[in-house]
Formats: sequence, structure tokens, C-alpha cells
Amino acid sequence: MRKIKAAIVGTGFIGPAHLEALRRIPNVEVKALCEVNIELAKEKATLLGIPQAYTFEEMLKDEEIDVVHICTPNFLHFSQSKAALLAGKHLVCEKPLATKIEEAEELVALAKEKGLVNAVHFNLRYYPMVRQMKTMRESGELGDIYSIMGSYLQDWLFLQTDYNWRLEPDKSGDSRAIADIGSHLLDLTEYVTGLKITEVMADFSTVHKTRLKPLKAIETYSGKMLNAADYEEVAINTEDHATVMLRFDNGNKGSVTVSQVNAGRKNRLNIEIAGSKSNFEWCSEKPNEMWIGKREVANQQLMKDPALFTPEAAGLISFPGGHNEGFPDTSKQLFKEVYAAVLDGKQPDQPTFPTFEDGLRELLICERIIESHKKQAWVKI
Ligand code: SOE
Repeated sequence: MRKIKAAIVGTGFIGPAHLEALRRIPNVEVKALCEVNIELAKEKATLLGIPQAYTFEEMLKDEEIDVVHICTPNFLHFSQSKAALLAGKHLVCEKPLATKIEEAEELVALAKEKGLVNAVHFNLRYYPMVRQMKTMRESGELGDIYSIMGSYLQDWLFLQTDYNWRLEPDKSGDSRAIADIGSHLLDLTEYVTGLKITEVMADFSTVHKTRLKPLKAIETYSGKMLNAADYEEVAINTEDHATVMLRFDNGNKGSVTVSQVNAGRKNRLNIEIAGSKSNFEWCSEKPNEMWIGKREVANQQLMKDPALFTPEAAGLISFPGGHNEGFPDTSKQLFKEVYAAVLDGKQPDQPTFPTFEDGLRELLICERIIESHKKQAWVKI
């Protein structure tokens, strides 16, 4: 079996998650890791058991590497994706695809021109229960969609002493909570319902107007485990919390709330879709369960079990009912589809996985949301 060789760029929180998922796909080998400097790349390669450490530029010259995973802070996604496409590499990029719409448009066009496989890591689409909701909606079990209510809540930035590069617009982009976690929720909203968001009305708040920035570097989530030692006070210009009202192309409405300052909510996406036949509710902290609300008969609780699922959703299940699957499995399932396309050598005509076009769509929605907050007015997508 020919092994497809991959390189992962960036080894913070999400790079190692890509690595673990790729290790579970038989025909894939992660050959190299890249970091900001070669010393760090070597250190991480040893730690994670990867044979080769490179700087980004050196890695692009390695002709054995077929696929590059961009897992760096947001401001690097555009330049690194562009360089990798120009070097003829297939690409998996973290969300957001870029920090500006024009950049994302350029990447979509370039990937198309080169015919290279391109994917964005909207992994939440790959929870089997999410696919189950989508396919049940497609087969009419939800009925007409009346409303959608979503939230994505975290607490890893709850305290004024919690700090990460995502708080800095030059690294993260103009929005934080919306771009970081709202992007997943908005992608899921359109993906599961099949509706398009047509207009948005947003209101942001920065709860901590200043934060205490640790003087040493810390990884995503790990700030919670630090003691307040040496900090400097810095002004914060990105949102901790946002509420967005949504109008959909079927004429109905919804709303999403995102927050990174909700104590006790570790990483909780919740979505409730009310339809004319039933109501679906799913929460990422209990990913193997789905609530189905009914008016005339008792409500139901569906548990993940291949025997009870639609074939498309059952295809994302690796273990029998009662054997829980979760966050790490979503990336494995996404990458399985991406690497099947890589084996084929080109982007499929109708990709089943989220593509750069989906990344562009999310960026467009996020930019309109920022504009709406600034104007305090409804903005069309
Ligand atoms: C940080 O908020 C983060 O790691 C996001 O960047 C991810 O996309 C999400 O999986 C969890 O939280």
C-alpha cells in the first residue's frame, strides 16, 4: 500500500489533534512537523514521534510530502496555504481559512486552478449524531424549519488572567469568539438545516476590557493551569461574548450566542432546530445523544447506534452502540474522506468534506456579523 505522506505545520492545541487522527488512517504517514523555528520543530518532532522536523519553507521543498495541514495561528493561514498550493501540495487548513474575504477568495481560486484537494477542518460536521440530524432533516422528519437556536460556550478565557494569541487581533483577526467558535456553529447551522443565512444583526461585548498577559508563552487552554505569576495589563479589542440574530432564506428566524467567559462550560455547542413535525436538539458535550421533541406523543432520546442510524450517519461510526465516540473521531472521519480524494489526485466534483469554499462562506458570514455589530444594524450576507 502506498503511504500518503503528510506534514503538520503548527503544534499548539490543534496540530497534535490532526496528528492523532491521521495516525488512525492506515494509508497515511505523518512524515514531518514544522514550527516557527527549527529548534522547536525538532523538540516537538521528538516529543510526538515524528521522523522529520522542518521550517515551513524547507518542508515545501520535500517532494515526498503530498498533503500539508495548516494548524498555525489564524494570521498565518493565508500566506502558508498560498505557498503550499503554489508548491503543489494538497491542503487541510484550520478554520478560519484566512482573516480577510479577499484572501480566502484568492485561495479558493488558486486551489481550483491547481486542481489540488482543499479542505477546512470543520470537524463538528463529522459527529455521527450531527450527520444523523442532517439526514433525518433531509428525509423530512423535521418538517419545515420554524426556528434555530444555537450557542457555543467555553470558559477557558473566563478569568482576567486567562490569555492566548486568539485575544490579539493581529494574530487572530478582527473577531475572536465569533471567528473562533461561532464559525463552527454557523457552519453547522447551515450544514444541518440546508438553509442559508441571509441577514445578521449582532451585538458583541468585551467583558474583560483589559487582561493580564503572562510574560511567558502559554498554549491554548493551558492558561487555566498557570499560577498568576508575572503579568502585564493589556487592552482587549476582541469580543468575549456575542449574540447574533439570524434571518434564513425560508423566511424564518434564529439566533446564536457565543461566549468564552461562561464558567463551567468547557467547550459546549448546543443547537436546537424546531420544525413543523418535530424538534431536534444536540449538544457537543453529550455527542452520542439527540433529543427529539414531539407535540402529540412522548419525546424521544436517540442514542448513537449504527443499527438505529441512517446509512450515511452509520458510516461515521467506528464502534458499536454504547461505546462512546467523540471529538478525536470527528477529525479522523473528515480526513478519511480528504485522503481518499488525495489518493485520487484531485478535488472531487462534489466533495463530501468541507472545502475552501465553505471556509470562504464562513468568513463572509463572520465579516457581516462584525459589520453588523459595528453599525448596530441588520446586514445582508
Ligand atoms: C479554542 O477556542 C478552540 O480550540 C477552537 O479554536 C476550536 O476550533 C474548538 O475545537 C475548540 O476550541
